[in-house]
Amino acid sequence: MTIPFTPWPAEFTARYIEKGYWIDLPLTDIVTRHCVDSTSASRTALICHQRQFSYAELNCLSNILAHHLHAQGFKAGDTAVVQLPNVAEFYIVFLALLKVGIVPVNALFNHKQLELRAYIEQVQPALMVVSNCHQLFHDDRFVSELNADTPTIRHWLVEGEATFGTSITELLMAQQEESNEEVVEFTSTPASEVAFFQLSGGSTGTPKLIPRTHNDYYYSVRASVEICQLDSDTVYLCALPAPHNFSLSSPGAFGVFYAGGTVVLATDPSAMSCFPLIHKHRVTMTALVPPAVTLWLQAASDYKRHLVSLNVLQVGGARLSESLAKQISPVLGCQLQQVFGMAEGLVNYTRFDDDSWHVFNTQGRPISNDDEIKIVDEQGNEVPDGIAGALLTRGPYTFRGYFNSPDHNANAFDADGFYRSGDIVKRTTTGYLIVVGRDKDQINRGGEKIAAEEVENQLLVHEAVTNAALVSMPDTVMGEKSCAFVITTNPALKAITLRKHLRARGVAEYKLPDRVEFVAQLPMTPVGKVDKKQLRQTIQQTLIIKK
Ligand code: OOB
Repeated sequence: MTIPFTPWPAEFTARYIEKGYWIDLPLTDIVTRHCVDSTSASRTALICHQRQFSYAELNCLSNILAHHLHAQGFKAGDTAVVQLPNVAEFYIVFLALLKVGIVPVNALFNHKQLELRAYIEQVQPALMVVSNCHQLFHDDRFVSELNADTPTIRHWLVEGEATFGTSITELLMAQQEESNEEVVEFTSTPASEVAFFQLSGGSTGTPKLIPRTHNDYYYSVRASVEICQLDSDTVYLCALPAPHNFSLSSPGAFGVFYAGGTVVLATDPSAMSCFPLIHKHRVTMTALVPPAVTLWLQAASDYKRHLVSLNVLQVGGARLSESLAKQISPVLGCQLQQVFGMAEGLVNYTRFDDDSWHVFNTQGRPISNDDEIKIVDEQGNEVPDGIAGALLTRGPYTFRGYFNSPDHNANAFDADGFYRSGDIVKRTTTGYLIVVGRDKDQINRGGEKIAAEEVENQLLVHEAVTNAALVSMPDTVMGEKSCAFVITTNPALKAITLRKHLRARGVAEYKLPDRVEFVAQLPMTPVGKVDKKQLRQTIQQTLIIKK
């Protein structure tokens, strides 16, 4: 069994293979390639708090877990929903699943019932992998609910102490002692097929899943390693959520593993968590979203000596202002690389030999010569360089369709298979992209993406809410925060009541409206849609007056 997905047309497949982008190897090769000689196998792959793992150990532990899953009857084409924090087990589990051919959705650790249920509904997993550090999995209440609602689930793996399911920690310890290495040949999914699902930032009511094949993902990793010049001396701090495309593959942990370097895990991107780790492990490179950069710049004056090993700071996920960009090198003592990417595929980098204008003012250029970019006006006609338009792209690592979403896909792609990213960009004459805005119904809250419709739907569930519209409002640190315009039948309804309501519905904390404006009516466009442009102007005016 393989997972259905929209394939690249045959002529593209042939070209990507011929050009050496798709090399027909599974993603697990990223780690197993180092296990053929003992020198590289013994190098440190991963540091997680007090624990260190060599490439050999990472491979061995994932084998143990793969054996366990194989013995439980799991096979290629099964699916899993995984939710782990930034811990070593995230990669051990991921590799194990890839080895057996189990196709995971890696949920973010700050996701709650609403998001997890949406993923579970879409992939009908046989396996759940969760952490008892997550509030939903302190006990087995939510587990029982999910088991009752989802007959496909037949096994739970738990990171930490398990009050239900099988403890990953105990399993790995017990098996390592016994070391009964009976040799089972695992079969991953074919390299041309789906390896795992990436999460879409989304703009619709239910979050969409992005099928990523071994071939396309592995190419983006190798090409990123080359551009970012990683090698076995690279020590990369993973401070953003581990499943995110940025920290996983741009070049992220997978890139570092491919190069034979070391990944150091941080629990969060705060200066307090990260600076001591940078100092202790002599970290050379890391990736941040812009709000974390602001906090690092504020904290750095007292701790600059902690950062001497840091060579490269990648910033992406949301627009970095020129003024912030300019402070990075003088204050943090490292080089800036801007990264404009998306879980759907396309990733752009500024290059290390770019002049400072490009590094401060652009979001980079695509990874691949075969990344095709179209920038179009509202009629769909391509615009000249320097003129803003909607970004469309296709290429050797950009997907061709969301999972099981024919209706949505009909609009998300043009007739030639170009994906509409929903970003408004300009191209420089040098071929670099500048992100100037967005035409998707999404709020980018400091790199965390909020699909307006998803939150609006949950607001509408409240009995006293008759209409709701979520829009972005400017924020100095986060770039954007969210504001809900709400029409209610209850004049006494309070913002806090709505936030409580959303929490009770299992909406992730970062999606709760930062502000609620109760209104008598919502402005409409001529075609009868809520006029969000006008709402954004209204809240901007309100904020200016209040200042
Ligand atoms: C990354 O991936 P996603 O899937 O969380 O979000 C993609 C969207 C883009 O379409 C764009 O709207 C926004 O995030 N974005 C940026 C940006 N990088 C991403 N907007 C302005 N400036 C940037 N530098 O966010 C992502 C994936 C891989 C690498 C880096 C970021």
